[in-house]
Amino acid sequence: MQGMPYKFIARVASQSFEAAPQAVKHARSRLNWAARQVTHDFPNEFSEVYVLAYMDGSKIGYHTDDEVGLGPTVASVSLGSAAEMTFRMGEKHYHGITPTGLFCDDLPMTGCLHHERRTEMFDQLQSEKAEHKYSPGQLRRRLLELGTQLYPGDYEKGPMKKRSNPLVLARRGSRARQQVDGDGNIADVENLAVPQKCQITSKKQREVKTRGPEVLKLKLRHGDMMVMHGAAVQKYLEHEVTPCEPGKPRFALTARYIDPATILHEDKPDYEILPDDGLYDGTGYRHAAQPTMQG
Ligand SMILES: O=C(O)CCC(=O)C(=O)O
Repeated sequence: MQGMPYKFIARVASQSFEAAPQAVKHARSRLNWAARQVTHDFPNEFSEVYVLAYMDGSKIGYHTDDEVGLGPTVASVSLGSAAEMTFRMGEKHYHGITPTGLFCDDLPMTGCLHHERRTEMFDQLQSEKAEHKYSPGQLRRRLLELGTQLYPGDYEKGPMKKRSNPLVLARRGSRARQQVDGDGNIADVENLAVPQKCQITSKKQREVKTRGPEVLKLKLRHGDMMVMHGAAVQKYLEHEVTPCEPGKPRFALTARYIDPATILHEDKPDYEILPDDGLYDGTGYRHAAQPTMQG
């Protein structure tokens, strides 16, 4: 793991790019180049590269890279055996409701369930929000109401009880549950009143637990670079990667930008994140000029 410290699910040892193997620095440089070609809007070069090794039978299940502080572009280069990468609509975005019964307050994506009705409800909610300033508690109650309108009678709600989510304490590992204000302070947005008990009845459980449809499948072969761009990719879609040549190892080097303002003081690296000096230009590397003793 090179660059910014990685702490998602588990914290792993990180080291500076200076100390990284040349191959990792080259991969970062190529991925910066690929991201520039694809996005035409890539203000922050990648500040983190991690290497995943897929040994016999391993795969990475559905997940999103939607941590707070992550730049909108994530890129990877594949080495070794081929793999299939599949994207599907996240459950909440597909059904329009969260597991605790809240209406999903994001513009519904084409192809989701109840698209037309949800779009109307979403538009209605936006005008309500423009008219009154809902407090977080009021907004949560309104989202519950809309969730119940969308799936009437599906939820058995327990009493409202204030509780805090222990995951919030996991700092960067759960940055998606935190909100960073303009001064870089991290606010706990989960520490709101939520139904203590919220059960979906078994018939509806099957309905609202149905996974979202697959929307994209990519074959990743040795040397392929893949770029995901736009925060909406991580917000609406989940992805998984399954190697498809059993017995042959596969490695993926993934590069991301992490906004340093979102990293807690104690998690900050004790080394500098130096700029990419490989300057890959699509044909080869043009290493940045080294300072000389002359002049
Ligand atoms: O193995 C890959 O190509 C990508 C892995 C991945 O999805 C991730 O690191 O988030």
